[in-house]
Amino acid sequence: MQTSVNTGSMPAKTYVSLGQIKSRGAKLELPEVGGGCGTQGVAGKASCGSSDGPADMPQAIWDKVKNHPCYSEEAHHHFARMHVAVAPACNIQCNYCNRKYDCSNESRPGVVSQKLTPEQAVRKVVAVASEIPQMTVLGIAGPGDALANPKKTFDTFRMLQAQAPDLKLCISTNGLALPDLVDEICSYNVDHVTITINMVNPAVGEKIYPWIFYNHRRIRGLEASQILHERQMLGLEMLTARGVLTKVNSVLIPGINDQHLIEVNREVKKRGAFLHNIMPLISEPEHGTVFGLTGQRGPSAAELKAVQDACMGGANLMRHCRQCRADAVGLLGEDRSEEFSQDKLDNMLVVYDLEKRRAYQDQVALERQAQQTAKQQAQQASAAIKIADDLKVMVAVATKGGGRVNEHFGHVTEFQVFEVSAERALFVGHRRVDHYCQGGYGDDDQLPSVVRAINDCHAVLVAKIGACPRDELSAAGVEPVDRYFGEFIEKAALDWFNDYRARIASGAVIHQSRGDALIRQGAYTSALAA
Ligand code: CLF
Ligand code: SF4
Repeated sequence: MQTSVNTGSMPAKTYVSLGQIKSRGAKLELPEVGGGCGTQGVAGKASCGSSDGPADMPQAIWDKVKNHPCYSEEAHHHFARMHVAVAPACNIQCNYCNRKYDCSNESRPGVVSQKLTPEQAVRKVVAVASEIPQMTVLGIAGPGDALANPKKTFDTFRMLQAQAPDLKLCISTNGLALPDLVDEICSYNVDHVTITINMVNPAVGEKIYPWIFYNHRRIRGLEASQILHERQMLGLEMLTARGVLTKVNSVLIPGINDQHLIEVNREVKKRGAFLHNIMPLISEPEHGTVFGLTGQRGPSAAELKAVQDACMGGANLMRHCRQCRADAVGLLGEDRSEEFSQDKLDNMLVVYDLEKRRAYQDQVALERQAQQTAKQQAQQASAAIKIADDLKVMVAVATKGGGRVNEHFGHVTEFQVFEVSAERALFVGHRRVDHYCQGGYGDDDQLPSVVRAINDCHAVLVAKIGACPRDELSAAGVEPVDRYFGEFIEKAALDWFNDYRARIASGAVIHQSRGDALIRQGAYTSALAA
């Protein structure tokens, strides 16, 4: 059996054979149609795997993902991850990366990481896990490539296994070195690996990767992308065969791989990818990247959503990625790394209390059960209402975690956005904004950009909101709603939606659809610039 790819205008190529994988000793049990983890086996189910729950997958898989904030959308409301920047070197060059900054595929560029030795990293992880019991995952995601620095990465894992045995270990890589290191990855019980795959056609790759460093030499052009592609596919297949849950990250680069990512989605599904995370290119001239300097733009929110929607039915999609820094600490979307700077760590008394961590997590499990019950009841009630059944609207939510509507409008740095229909409230993205409330007062100059960030939504659910933003939002057609303070998000969104449908039916409201034009006016780009 051979793995071949569509090379567009190039002659068909034959790539690495699975026989070669076998000759390295890996046991191959590839599923017939992707989904080695089994999550794609639910017939007729929409592809929104990252928000799946225990009923959608085998118990063994659920046990691996339930506390991982990236692999479970629901978990990201409750659990935190941290990254340690122990991997400075990289073995390829991406046109969206400038190594003076954090890795672009798992980081927000423009913020320099403090590089750590494995010993420093382990001390930091143990300190963070002692202070933040919801921190369940330790990832190595740069600032270069985790597997281009194997000794530092695996030394960190080895020490952590002894000192913080309950933490899940996670790796992000470009995949070039992956096939040679799968055995070692598995020896540390790593259940979660991310490969950044931006193409399955080397002709597309040539526009993204100027060179790779492989077998002691620098390789450029088409050959570089071809080798990278082969290694990525081989690595993905090997991980799938070992039962490692492998997520694929793709950077959406308009005009280069936007439509091509649909094919990437298909190909990685065939090879058993657990999730596909399509992320927008971040490309500003001041980052000094090739794309930034040549004017390559990133996608709008509408373009990103269009590609994600076109991939529905393929590999399950992750939509809650925050493109974290390589030294991020906290819930996705928050960064508590400053609380754990080296000088603070030096003065911290660290006691790793496993029982305390478990007790906290048991508490969260009860809360999640209550959330699931509330969500199911709200879905059943909503499905029974036969008014405007085909309506779908976007709703923004102000939350500071726990899966509840619990943040004041003025304190929001990130809105979560849900697509709400009679069937469900589906998380579809987030919008970053600057605080509207500064020092206790609303900053009126800031307000227009906050409103613009969510002007494709029909409502915004908040804990509390002042008179001025209430008026501005209403004028923009976004209904400010504070009556669901403290409630679970999905239930609150569906309850509001049903009330909205009732108002449409009674003639109290005339529904106006929000066109993509509103999003294009800057919701996403302004959010990224913030
Ligand atoms: Fe880190 Fe990546 Fe592991 Fe998560 S991040 S190594 S899988 S623990 Fe998560 Fe951050 Fe997105 Fe990455 S939100 S950038 S997908
Ligand atoms: Fe930069 Fe990461 Fe690409 Fe390496 S793999 S060049 S660190 S974005």
